[in-house]
Amino acid sequence: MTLDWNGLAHSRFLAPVCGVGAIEGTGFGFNEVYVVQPDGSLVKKLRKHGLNRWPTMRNRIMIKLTAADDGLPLIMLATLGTRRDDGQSNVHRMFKLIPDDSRRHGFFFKPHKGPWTRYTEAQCAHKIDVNDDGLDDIILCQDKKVGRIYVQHPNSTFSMIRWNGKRTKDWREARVADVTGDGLPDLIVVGNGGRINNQKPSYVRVFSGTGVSPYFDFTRKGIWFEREMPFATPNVEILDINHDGIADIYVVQADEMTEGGFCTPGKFEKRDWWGASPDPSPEFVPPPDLANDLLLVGTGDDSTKMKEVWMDHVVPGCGSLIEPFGNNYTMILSEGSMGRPGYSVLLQWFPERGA
Ligand SMILES: [Ca+2]
Ligand SMILES: [Ca+2]
Ligand SMILES: [Ca+2]
Repeated sequence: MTLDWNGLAHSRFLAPVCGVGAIEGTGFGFNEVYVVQPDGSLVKKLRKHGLNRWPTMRNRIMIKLTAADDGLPLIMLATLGTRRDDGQSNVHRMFKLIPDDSRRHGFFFKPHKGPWTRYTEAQCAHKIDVNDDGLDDIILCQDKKVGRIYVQHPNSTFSMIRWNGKRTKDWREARVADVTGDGLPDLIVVGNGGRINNQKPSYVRVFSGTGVSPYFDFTRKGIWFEREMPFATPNVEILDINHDGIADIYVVQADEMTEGGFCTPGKFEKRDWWGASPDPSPEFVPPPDLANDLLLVGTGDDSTKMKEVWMDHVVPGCGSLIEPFGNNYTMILSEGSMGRPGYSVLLQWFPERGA
């Protein structure tokens, strides 16, 4: 994972890179920081950078925020694993990047006040501004648990917003955007069903924004749109594919982890993919993902008229990563995940001719 801190007026480093190094056999490791050299040629591994203070496990998500009090970068490291071989719990931790000219590379990471959250597995973490006050807040998806929102105060402490309801559990991914057309940001989530160990159906669901805490209506009445999905729904993105200014929703489906799917649920077996050799041969092409993605083209305020477009592209691999690319009608879809090979494609929607 790479963070670009060029905005932090420090010329001696270009881009700190964080990784997690596993300590073999112990189930956890330390976060590491690498600094790109000023000539761009090499990365240098740092010692005593601050992130090495606590061992951790499966650090899959790192988000960068801005501290409300002094404008310095905050980084939240959210973990997916909870059970560690040393018996300790994993914690989602936050650090502040402190400029320090007495250090060779001019900075270190200092533990921040919070949020530090234990005993949860983060499926997603995003920077949002849920209360529209210009200060960065956080949304967290949790495996088997209710999602969370942390609101940042002017002194850069965070408060957790609480709510209940079974519809708010098991989110795999989330986005915050106004899709109802009333100017208030709404919450778009995809659910974690469709797995072989979880017979609940997958879904995409939109909770209406309310503008007041907890900022979304989590009651049944607050569900503006909901659709069950035949396959696992690992990701969702908000785009405007037809350039009409109305938000559209792209739902990724993957037959990975779905019973009968080609990605073989359970343990990954290399021989199922490219024979007995340790690496795929150059000619190896993975089988295609047969779970079509769904595009929901928005119509403004009427969710019942949302147009469903099933995406008929078939790409080798099965995966889930999507990333908007440059504008709101282009995205990258990666079809490789969990050590499995796959293609990455760029999807772009052009305006209609004459439009
Ligand atoms: Ca805010
Ligand atoms: Ca709205
Ligand atoms: Ca649109």
